[in-house]
Amino acid sequence: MERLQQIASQTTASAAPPPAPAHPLDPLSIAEIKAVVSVVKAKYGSGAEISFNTVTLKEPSKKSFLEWKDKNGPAPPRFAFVVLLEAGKPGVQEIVVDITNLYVTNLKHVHGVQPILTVEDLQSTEDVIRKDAGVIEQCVLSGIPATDMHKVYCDPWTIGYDERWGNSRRLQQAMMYYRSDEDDSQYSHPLDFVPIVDTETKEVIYIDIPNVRRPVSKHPHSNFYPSDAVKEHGYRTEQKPINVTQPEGVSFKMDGHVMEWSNFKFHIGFNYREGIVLSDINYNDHGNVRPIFHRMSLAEMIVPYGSPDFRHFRKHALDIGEYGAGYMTNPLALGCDCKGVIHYLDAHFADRAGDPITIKNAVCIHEEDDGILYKHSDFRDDFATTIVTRATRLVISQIFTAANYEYCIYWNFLQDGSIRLDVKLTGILNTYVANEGEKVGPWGTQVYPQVNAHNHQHMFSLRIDPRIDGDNNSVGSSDVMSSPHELGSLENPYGNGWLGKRTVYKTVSDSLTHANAETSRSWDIFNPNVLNKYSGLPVSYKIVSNQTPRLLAKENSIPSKRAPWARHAMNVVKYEEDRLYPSGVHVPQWSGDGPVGIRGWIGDGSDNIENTDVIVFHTFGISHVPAPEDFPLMPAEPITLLMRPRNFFTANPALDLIPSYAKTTSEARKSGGTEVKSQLDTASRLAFSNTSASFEGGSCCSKK
Ligand code: ABN
Ligand code: CU
Repeated sequence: MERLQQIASQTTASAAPPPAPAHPLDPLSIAEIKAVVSVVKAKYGSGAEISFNTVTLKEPSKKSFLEWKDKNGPAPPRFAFVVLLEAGKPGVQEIVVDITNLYVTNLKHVHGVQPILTVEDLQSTEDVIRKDAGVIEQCVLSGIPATDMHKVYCDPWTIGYDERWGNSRRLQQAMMYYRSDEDDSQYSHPLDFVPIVDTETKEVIYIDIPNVRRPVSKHPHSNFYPSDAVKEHGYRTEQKPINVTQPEGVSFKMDGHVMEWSNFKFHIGFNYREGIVLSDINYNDHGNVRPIFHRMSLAEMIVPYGSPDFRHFRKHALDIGEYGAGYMTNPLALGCDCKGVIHYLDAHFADRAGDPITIKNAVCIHEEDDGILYKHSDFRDDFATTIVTRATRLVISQIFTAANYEYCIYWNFLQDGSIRLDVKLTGILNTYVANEGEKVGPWGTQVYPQVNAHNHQHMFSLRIDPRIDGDNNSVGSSDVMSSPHELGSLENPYGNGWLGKRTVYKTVSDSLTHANAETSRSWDIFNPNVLNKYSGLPVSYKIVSNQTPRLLAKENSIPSKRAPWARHAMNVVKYEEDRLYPSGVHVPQWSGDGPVGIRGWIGDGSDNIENTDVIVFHTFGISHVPAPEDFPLMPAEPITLLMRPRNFFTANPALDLIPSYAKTTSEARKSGGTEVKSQLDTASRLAFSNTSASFEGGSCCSKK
């Protein structure tokens, strides 16, 4: 990739600088976006045909951030990162703007790349294909009259990588569909050809047509909005509302973007690309504020489809780098996306013209009951001696729509010091038309007459910049295994011996590991310099992640080359500023060649990663073989992983929570062992009487 670099002249815009943010990691405010855009416009002058692709915070370096945070240093300088397209010039211009002093500090023309597709870039494509004579001809061949082009729809995907054009033009592949009525779901009526559209010139440059033709289905649409979905059977009638009451409001405190909850304190950021970014995560351990993670986000994902036919290999969406989990984020609705007492954060971006756009309620912050945190009862008095403590979790969430699929992202903070990431996959399968009676296996499943849903994987890259009790951390895998000694040996006479074994990664190569269900493999991020007082073992956070399929696309296939991080469940590299995006900065139409993103950071694998500043990229996800139950709208499929403190505390850190119920043996004896009531919940009651949990004797564990 050829790069031309020039340090720009100090062109200042006339306006006053926008107000400084409360926190250096706060996303750009509307005023900051406006200021940055006017600095850039002033730099280019009124004659330039420029369009804004990205206007975002350039986060301060970890060093300058920590100097401010931990050492009372000055606030780090505030910069914006801008990606610009200029008509007639290939590639992109990367610009850094000093927001406080209102000038361009750096301007780089990057050739041979294409920038992220914004929602605005996608929205015009349908109009383009509807007017194109070649597309109209193909629609007619598919059985759609030319007069019905308003019933033709497309999901515009970036082309992935197609060697016929490489990255010379900014291209979309239009996945074609038909709706007989605008309220229909088009996914039961896919078409068989794929127009290629130039995003900038707004023209169809080619149409990929398969050898075997498949006309549009004549079956009725498979819909899911209530008017259609209930036609056959009506609504279920037994469902009663479940409402959440939080009579005293929330237990968290928010100061701008800084959250404090149940000993955790951290910053909640948001950007066009990763969506939610959690930074500076600390745990207050009885007055000792202990750093855990410097930064955590979903840095990339890939959804590679498994059909080797036609040009389906191009369906391998790197949704975060190609479209942006931030750009595609939904405005969330109270009582629907989140229930209870909610705090929302808005997200601000710039459109192509540079005008600010706002997604209201982009991030939902709330608490949920999380079941039992711990419990013990004593059998000696028929379980009258009991302690049971319910858990509350803090959830930071967003939902983004990647054309057909929805990804619901939940960062859960737990009272035992764990952080759990839940991803729920819902929305609609990407579909392709099948001929009547066609066998679509083994690469797909017919989920509805003439609807072929291809096998695919959803793989995510969780980026963790750890700081467990300090900056120098190590990583290793942890496997359980039988004693190496034979049954009957001196060391293992009864053969029952087993152990947990940690393998510490010394180099980047060591870290490139797969999951292993047979050894219940987990991964430890630990600080070798701080030992637990009781166990004598290094303080650590363990990644417990059991949905970790191997990437099924072959090595050196295009999807595999473009997602080098997805070949292993674990990739650890040395920390360096700007090591953020493992498939590179400008992902669309990257061929997958060259030392881009994590491939460059891995290098020859010889970097030392022991007891130093490291970044962890953990790959997790699912392999999805579709079934009719996933159609026409998929019930949410959960993926979950846990980051658990291990040897970090000297006891269960949540023993100081007020239990829902606790009675010692002597208390149980004095009260006759019959009184069982929650100290905290006066709303729970028996289903078929009016007795609430706060009434004596009215509970699951009372004696008969
Ligand atoms: N899943 C591919 C995709 C995402 C967003 C917009 C279009 C296509
Ligand atoms: Cu899927």
